[in-house]
Amino acid sequence: MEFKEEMSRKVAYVDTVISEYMPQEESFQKTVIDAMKYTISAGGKRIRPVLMQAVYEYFGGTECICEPFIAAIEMIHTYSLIHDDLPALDNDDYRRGRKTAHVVYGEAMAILAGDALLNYAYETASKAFDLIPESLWIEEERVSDEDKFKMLKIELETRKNVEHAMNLLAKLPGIYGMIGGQVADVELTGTRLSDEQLTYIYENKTGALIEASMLIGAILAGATDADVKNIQDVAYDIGMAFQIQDDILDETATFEELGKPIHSDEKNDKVTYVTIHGIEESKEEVKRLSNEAITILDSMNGDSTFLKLLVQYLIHRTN
Ligand code: GRG
Repeated sequence: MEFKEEMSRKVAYVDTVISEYMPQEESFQKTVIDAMKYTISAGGKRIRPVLMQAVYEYFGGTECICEPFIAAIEMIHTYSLIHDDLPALDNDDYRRGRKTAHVVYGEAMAILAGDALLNYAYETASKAFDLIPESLWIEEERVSDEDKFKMLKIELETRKNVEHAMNLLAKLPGIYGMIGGQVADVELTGTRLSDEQLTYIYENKTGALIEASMLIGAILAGATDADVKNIQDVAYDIGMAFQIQDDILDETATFEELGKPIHSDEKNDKVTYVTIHGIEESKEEVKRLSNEAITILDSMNGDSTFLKLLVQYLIHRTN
């Protein structure tokens, strides 16, 4: 498999899904919708929706029921970036190679655009309920009881999976996930972090959304509990490796590569894995976590070629 081509194909697919689910600019709220679209359409690697789609596909998912969640996860991620860049938090002027939303639209509108993306993510994800195949033919005499039973089972299982996915989409970006990690990050900035504090921040601030993406893909495809647990372990490793790599790039990459300011951790007085362990040990840890993720994928039954190549890409990424 050619990773680059497959990744471009998947990014193009999730981009189409995201833009199809974005709202139209209209009426008096047009500016906030403009600001939402300005940031979400600025690019970005689309790691979370691609992971969701790739895991859904890995477990044999073929229906469009995943699409509202694909759009929703990128909306939530984009809201977190808009808010993270605000003057009250990191106060960054560039993101995804463009001026940040608060620079272009002003602080009030950027706060509202973040809030709006978060709300709209749930409005969007809930559209998955409309995509559940309904057993309308249940009254039809020409359909056998066996077929009716099969279809009813599919409908009920799909509904249960969508409910479970909604629950994860509500929980993991919140106080028991991304927000929780961000709160600890904000409160502990400038202090000497213990390993426990650093791990909590990384698991939640960055890891929770990656976990949500992969778990939702698995659950919507009807993966078994044992497989869901394996995917959760893979997601943990990817989330931790992703954040440590982000810290490394903050030290080693250029503004052009990242599309956002470098040395922003130092500017914000942040203690990171890199400031505690140094670049070389951090690179080793990224490799160790990635190898662990690949070992778990190898122990599973499906064809994980793309997922493993994606893990490799994440270690070697330069943006
Ligand atoms: C509610 C005021 C308020 C703030 C919320 C929750 C939050 C702010 C911020 C989330 C924390 C955050 C931005 C974590 C960093 C995770 C991370 C490495 C983001 C960059 O992700 P990439 O590299 O970005 O996937 P692209 O641009 O490629 O999508």
